Amino acid sequence: METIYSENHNLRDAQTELYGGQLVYPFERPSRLDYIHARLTEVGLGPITAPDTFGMEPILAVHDAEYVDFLQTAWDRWQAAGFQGEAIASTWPARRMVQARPSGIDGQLGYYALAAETSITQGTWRAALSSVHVALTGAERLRTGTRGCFALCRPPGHHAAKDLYGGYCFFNNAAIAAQHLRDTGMARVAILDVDFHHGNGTQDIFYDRADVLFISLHGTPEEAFPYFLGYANETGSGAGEGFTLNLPMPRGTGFEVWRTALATALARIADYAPEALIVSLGVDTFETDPISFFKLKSPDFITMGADIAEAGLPTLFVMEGGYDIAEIGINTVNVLEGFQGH
Ligand code: OKP
Ligand code: ZN
Repeated sequence: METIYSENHNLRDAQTELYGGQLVYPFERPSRLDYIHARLTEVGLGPITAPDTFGMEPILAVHDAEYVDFLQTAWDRWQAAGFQGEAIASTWPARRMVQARPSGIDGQLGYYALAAETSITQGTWRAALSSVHVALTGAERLRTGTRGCFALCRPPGHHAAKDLYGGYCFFNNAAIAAQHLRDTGMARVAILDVDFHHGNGTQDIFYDRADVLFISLHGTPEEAFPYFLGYANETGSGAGEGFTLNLPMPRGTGFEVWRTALATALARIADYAPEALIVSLGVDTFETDPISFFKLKSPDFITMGADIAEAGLPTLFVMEGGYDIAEIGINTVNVLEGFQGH
């Protein structure tokens, strides 16, 4: 299986994440991809190719133009305002407040952020843009008959909505890839999100549409980030009614139960009969992930990949989360090997 990868992800190296009342070095850090890259090479999964470049059009097909402009200029504007640390949102349009965009950078951070842990820094824009190109290059491969491809994206994307960043995400790589496949001729695309966290951004982008099916397996929002979306009763709206499926699971969920949810998801995908499948691949379901609470073990990821292969669809794996860095390479590549060997 071919992997699409760019060293430009290193341009995203924030030094601070607001966590437990402290500013810590972020869980979502460059070395995550070093471990995945090393494991891909070790097992010889296949060629590792640099991404092609794309214009802004595929991004603007998903994201709001003013939001994109905000991301491009946020760091410079934050610095120009004289702030010393990395750019972090601190005030939100909460209940009963006005949902209007302020003019200054501090106000706009709160307007566009869905959470405070994600700092915007020098290099964030370029890395996020490169991550999109990695996903789009992978999507292009599916158009030309490839069975499986791995878009080794970083930063991740599934929390980003059309005008929201946070949860380490800026552009929704998987959603942009799906939209690109739609815009280049595919009638139906399914997105299966197996990251531990609910893919709130992806859900939001396609919530009222029937042409992109969104399914997410995740830690129940009652207890897990992003907290405010991902309940089972969210099933889509308007023309999209029935084309969102959420399968939240409780603390301590192991692979036996998780795999049953995967079977439910795959049955729905088979019924939908898409032309391609995009997997938002997070391995933070692993038993020792530092910020999650499922109990999957390393061999379970091989089974996961094999189960996904059973769908028999052209499949693009798009990297999302996974924070037990020492094991992230093995767990991620296990999914791909499970898929490939099946
Ligand atoms: C990004 B992805 C937990 C705080 C969680 C943000 C998590 C973002 C996860 N106490 N903060 O879906 O892996
Ligand atoms: Zn996650």
